[in-house]
Amino acid sequence: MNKLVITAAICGAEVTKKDNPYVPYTIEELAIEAYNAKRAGASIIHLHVREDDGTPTQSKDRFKDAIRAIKAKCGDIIIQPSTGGAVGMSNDERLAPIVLNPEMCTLDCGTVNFGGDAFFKNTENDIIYFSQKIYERGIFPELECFGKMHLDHVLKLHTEKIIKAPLHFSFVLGTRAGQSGTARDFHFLVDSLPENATYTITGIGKYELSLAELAIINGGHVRVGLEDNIYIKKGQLANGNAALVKAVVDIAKKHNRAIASVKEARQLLNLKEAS
Ligand code: KMH
Ligand code: ZN
Repeated sequence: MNKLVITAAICGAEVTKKDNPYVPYTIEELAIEAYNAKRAGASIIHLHVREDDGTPTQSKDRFKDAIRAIKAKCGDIIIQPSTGGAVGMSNDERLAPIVLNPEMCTLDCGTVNFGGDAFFKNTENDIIYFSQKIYERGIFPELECFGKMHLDHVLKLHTEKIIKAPLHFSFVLGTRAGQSGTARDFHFLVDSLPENATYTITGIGKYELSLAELAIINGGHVRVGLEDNIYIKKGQLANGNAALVKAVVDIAKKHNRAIASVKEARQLLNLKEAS
């Protein structure tokens, strides 16, 4: 089977140090968490940035500082800035880090409720706008879908040549109001993928490691990290992102699935290195 690409989502925009003290805020903390995740087996860092007090920001200067610090500590690693940002940010604010020309970034492919009055807005026109801005810079988008209807929409946009091949998805399952992270829902989604598409599975909360195992068995890739889940097991906080990456590596070992290096991850996802 193909090697396993592990993405570490080290910080996110919503989780705080009150939830888990290992959530990184400062540039130095981000670089340390990225380094530990890479040593544990991650080849991609899904990156959000914060002000030192934890406030989420999409400031390009903050991203620039974080990317520089992560590269200085980790050497070659794939850095995937978020264009999702935090709930309530404007589209142009969310897109700010793409001016840094990363090799990869996220492209969120549908609106989803986050619970209460919170919702993450990605209308069709938003998706078209984001995709134009991302493709015109030659950046490779990871297509974030929170359920099957988002996948179906992406496939229509692909037929209409708005979303371009190669198609690489991140299926984010187990959010409060999105598709669940059960095995049945995993298969429903993955069985609907076109040939040649690649995917990584992001399981939220209690689904993180069970979905990771399903992806490992079925040839998919895996994203883990404190953005998505703060526990290493029920009731026990993870002591950093590396612990979650290590848990995935252990599951991969159990199933004889080898871990991709950074170079191999680039080959598997058809990425060109950032300039
Ligand atoms: N923080 C969420 C509102 C992404 O990174 O592209 C959006 C998010 C998705 O995390
Ligand atoms: Zn994110």
